[in-house]
Amino acid sequence: MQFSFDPNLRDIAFKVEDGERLTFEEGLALYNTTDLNALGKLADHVRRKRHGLTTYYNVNRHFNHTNICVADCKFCGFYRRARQEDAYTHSIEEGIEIARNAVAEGATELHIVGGLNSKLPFEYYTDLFSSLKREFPKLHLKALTMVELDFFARFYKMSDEEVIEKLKAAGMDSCPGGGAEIFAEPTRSRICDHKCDGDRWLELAGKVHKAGLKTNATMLYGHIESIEDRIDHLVRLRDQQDKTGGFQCFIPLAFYPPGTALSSLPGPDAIDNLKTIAVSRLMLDNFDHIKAYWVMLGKSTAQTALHFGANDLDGTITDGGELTHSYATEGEVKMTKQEIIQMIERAGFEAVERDTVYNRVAAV
Ligand code: V47
Repeated sequence: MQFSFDPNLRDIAFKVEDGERLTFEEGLALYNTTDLNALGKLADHVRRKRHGLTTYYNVNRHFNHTNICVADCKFCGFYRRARQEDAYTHSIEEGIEIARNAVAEGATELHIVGGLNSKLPFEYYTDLFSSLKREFPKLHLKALTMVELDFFARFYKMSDEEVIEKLKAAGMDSCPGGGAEIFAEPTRSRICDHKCDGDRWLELAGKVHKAGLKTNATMLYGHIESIEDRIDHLVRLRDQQDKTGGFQCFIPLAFYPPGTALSSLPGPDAIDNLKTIAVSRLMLDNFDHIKAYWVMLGKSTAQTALHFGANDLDGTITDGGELTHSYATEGEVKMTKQEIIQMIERAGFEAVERDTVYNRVAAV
């Protein structure tokens, strides 16, 4: 039986087998193939070589401290203007209560992101992090995207290094991968023109890596971007990873249109979602982990994605957070540990609980 009916995939398969880096054009060819099985097989080959059957998950909780945002991103159904009735900012005490519940449920990570809120002083963040650390010294604070760090540097008139060092000293342990959206112009400007550009996002990620913290990276796809935009995004992340090496995980984020200014778009389908996972695994040869974020993909597609190159499902999330609710494809924002383990095992893999930086968490 031949490997693939697509001659372009056969040539790429030899390179993948030899561990050679794929080009931009080969990335396009991967996306443009109609041989989904062969694409999945290639990505699965790389995934198994790196991780065997191991599939990671973590026990985490999201905390979205504020939905007030000065940006106006067309894909976002979460943000509000300060004067809107349902605008909110959580107090530090509320943050501590949310963390307390999360820790009681076994969470090892609090994922903290929010809007670009010009009403808050910088000390809100340092107080929040240091208070959380005082109460829960072992809870990992995966906090603030590169877009938030860029906003802080400009709005509070500090150098990037100062922003990063102060937040790190207060308790920021790593940074999530949000805000990357799609780097390519003019697409980026069309969907989020108030946000920092792609080069700036990458520059800040490099600076966080140099400060000794890990970060993640994402790509928002399935809106107005082209396939060329997606490959450009992956190649730019790969180049940055060659330089500073601090990305631990890549998470393709499937656009969920309802409640956004782009609600007339259909969003990506299952084939596109699986292809995107597979192409990410094959193009990002210097990223260890590819995450199938079940909240956006839906549980069935996330589970299938484990056969298309993904080796991580993200977390139990224990109770979403407002941003998570805004993009939850199937309306679900939490899973029990048993459910997530079962999902992984029924796909034929071994479930391993990890902490944020991919240490195994010992079973209790
Ligand atoms: O930056 C916003 C995206 C991101 C929508 O680092 C949307 O481990 C789809 O980055 N449809 C925030 N996506 C979430 C994020 C994330 C999630 C899970 C794990 C990690 C990690 C990071 O969500 C935003 C934006 O790209 N987003 N609105 C939407 N309607």
